[in-house]
Amino acid sequence: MSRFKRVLIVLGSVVTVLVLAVGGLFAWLWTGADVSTVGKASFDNALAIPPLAESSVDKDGTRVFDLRMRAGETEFEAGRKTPTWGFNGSYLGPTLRAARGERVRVRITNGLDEASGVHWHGMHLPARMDGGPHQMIHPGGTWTPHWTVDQPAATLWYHPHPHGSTEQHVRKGLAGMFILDDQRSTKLSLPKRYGVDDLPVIVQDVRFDGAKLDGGRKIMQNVGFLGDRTMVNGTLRPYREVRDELIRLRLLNASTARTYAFGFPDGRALSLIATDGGLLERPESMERVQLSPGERAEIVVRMRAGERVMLRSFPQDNYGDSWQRRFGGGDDSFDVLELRAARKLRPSPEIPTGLGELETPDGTDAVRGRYFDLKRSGINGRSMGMGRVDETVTRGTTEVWTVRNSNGMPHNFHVHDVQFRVLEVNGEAPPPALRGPKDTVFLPNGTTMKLALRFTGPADPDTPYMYHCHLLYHEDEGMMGQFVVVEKGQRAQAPSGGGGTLGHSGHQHG
Ligand SMILES: [Cu+2]
Repeated sequence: MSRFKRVLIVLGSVVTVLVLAVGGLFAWLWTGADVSTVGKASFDNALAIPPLAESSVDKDGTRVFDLRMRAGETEFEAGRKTPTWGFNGSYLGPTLRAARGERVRVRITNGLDEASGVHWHGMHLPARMDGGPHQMIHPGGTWTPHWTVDQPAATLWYHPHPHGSTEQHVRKGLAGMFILDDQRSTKLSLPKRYGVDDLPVIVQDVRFDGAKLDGGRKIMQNVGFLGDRTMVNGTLRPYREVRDELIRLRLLNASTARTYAFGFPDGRALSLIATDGGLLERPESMERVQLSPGERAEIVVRMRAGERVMLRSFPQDNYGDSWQRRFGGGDDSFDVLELRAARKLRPSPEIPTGLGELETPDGTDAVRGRYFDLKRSGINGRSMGMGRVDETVTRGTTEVWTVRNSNGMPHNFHVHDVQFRVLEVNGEAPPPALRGPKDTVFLPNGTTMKLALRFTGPADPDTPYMYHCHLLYHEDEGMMGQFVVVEKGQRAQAPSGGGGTLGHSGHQHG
């Protein structure tokens, strides 16, 4: 054999070994990247139900709540104490509840050793009561926002919104539900006994590092932190005994980055009755409901006597290409909550075929459009600036916002203060799950949505509301912008304390 041939053979072998090694490494990463807890553990912990927050009624009729943010320890597993944060307790917070037309006031004390805040996700309220990054509460400080509830019955929630550290504050446990009622929802024959046939279901994914909650991102996880198991209301492997034929689940995705597709293993249909901002026009029957971080859905499930059925999160088609599905969590599946039906179930009345009319605008009276390009580096090419107002909208007007994600990874889009209507998804009418009032929508790569939003005020040219990606890692990185609501002809002012300059559209007249 010639020397040349021998060199070729050696080179060929080296290349082959390299290719095999790289291929093997990739195969190892690929096959190890999806997570499943399906069928892996028995669900033997009774589901915790967050208590309804106590409140008092002031002389002027205002309903007053007290929330204290504090650090503590939580035993997610018996005998293992995990450092956590919570409202009025060591993890999560009580469920606040108020009715349309009521004046509410919440006294919030920050018992942590760092500044935080409380944002009322989904609530229509004045900008200075919104609890965004401009309304911080310093350690030991108290903030007392107040407003009048003026929107339909809905499942909303509250959580901190400090710029740059929202992910960490929510992941440590600062979140809770805020349920709104109205005359229509009170009269409808829907399951409505809190903790009995109407269950709060706050879903979060977690990973433990010994006793501690781990927040690290793994290789190629560009959506943010993804846990390897889920909890409901802070309970690992939860089950709930139910005694009624129909069970209403108020699903809240309070995870920082993970999107779920909820359904049942036997393929039974669920009835979707409400989205983020309240009831649909009519119940919609479906097998799965997809929720990205911050979104809510109310579903009604029919139980059979004596059965056990698992609420599960399934792999998602609507998540992006196979790479994003595999490394971004879209291929993952979780057993979430086991419902155990009693041997004898109380009969439930049929749910109504009509639930009422939507109050969200249909866009026909829109006075202008705006365009939002979602990129991890910022929205419309700009990273969040506390002192810059990006958009100025006129009180009392309707607008159509076009939101586009071509960033190669999943994002979502949340707008403070308003409930909007989805007009179009990639040029088509929205699917049933997107026809109700929404404040947060999921946009996998390659999605364009048209939204109709009405801004009813009050005007406040000095204080901005936020719009942002609710994948909290992205939000913290700067995937957020600010808008103010002004009276016609008024100009936006630089937010006090922000120290920056007004953005381009901040100079436009309303
Ligand atoms: Cu994002």
